[in-house]
Amino acid sequence: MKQKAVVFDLDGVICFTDKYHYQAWKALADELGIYFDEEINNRLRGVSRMASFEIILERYHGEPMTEAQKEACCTKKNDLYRELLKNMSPADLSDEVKETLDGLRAKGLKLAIGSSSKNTPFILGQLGLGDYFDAVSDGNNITKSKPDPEVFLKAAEFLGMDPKDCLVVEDAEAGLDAAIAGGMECAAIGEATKCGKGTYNLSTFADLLKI
Ligand code: B16
Ligand code: MG
Repeated sequence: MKQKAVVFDLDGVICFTDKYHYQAWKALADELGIYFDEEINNRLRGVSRMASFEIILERYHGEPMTEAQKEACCTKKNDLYRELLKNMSPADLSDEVKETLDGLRAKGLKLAIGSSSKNTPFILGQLGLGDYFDAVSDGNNITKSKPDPEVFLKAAEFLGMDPKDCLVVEDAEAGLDAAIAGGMECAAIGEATKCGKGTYNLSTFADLLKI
């Protein structure tokens, strides 16, 4: 690999929180009488919490909500989501992911997280990765969400690296767009491989060791 560091998206790359996001948004949508399904949930990948709620509200036909009401809805969703995240444990970190991360580190690469999620520290803690990464850039230190490059540029800054020396790993098109906008090469995994924007397409996480 020509880069000196790898910046990983969290949800959909290191771990899978989709089902918990889905359950929490579904409970809120049901309460508000809004149609919500897995397909709409897929559109929320890599998108910030409020932007996700705006997508859900496309199907809302009630009285227009104030910003304060929207915030309250997002807080309610997040409270339930965090309850569900308590089910996560180090057993949710696959051997493949852990061994690949260790393998990359053994090659001398710095490893960072670049996630839109404000729950990143909690999720990393649940997975037993609380102190693992050299830098963590997440929803708590950004003002603009993916596809804006801010979260990845901050990760590079926290690592003390030039963005062009960092490879981004992403499962969402918005994340690939963010990496490209930041001048970084990117490896697509999962759903993101379909859009053709990745510098590399990974069939498996362990393929990172072959770049
Ligand atoms: P939170 P990532 C993203 O994480 C998720 O993919 C997306 O579905 C979620 O809405 C977003 O984080 C915000 O998460 O509500 O926990 O702050 O893929 O960028 O790691
Ligand atoms: Mg993701």
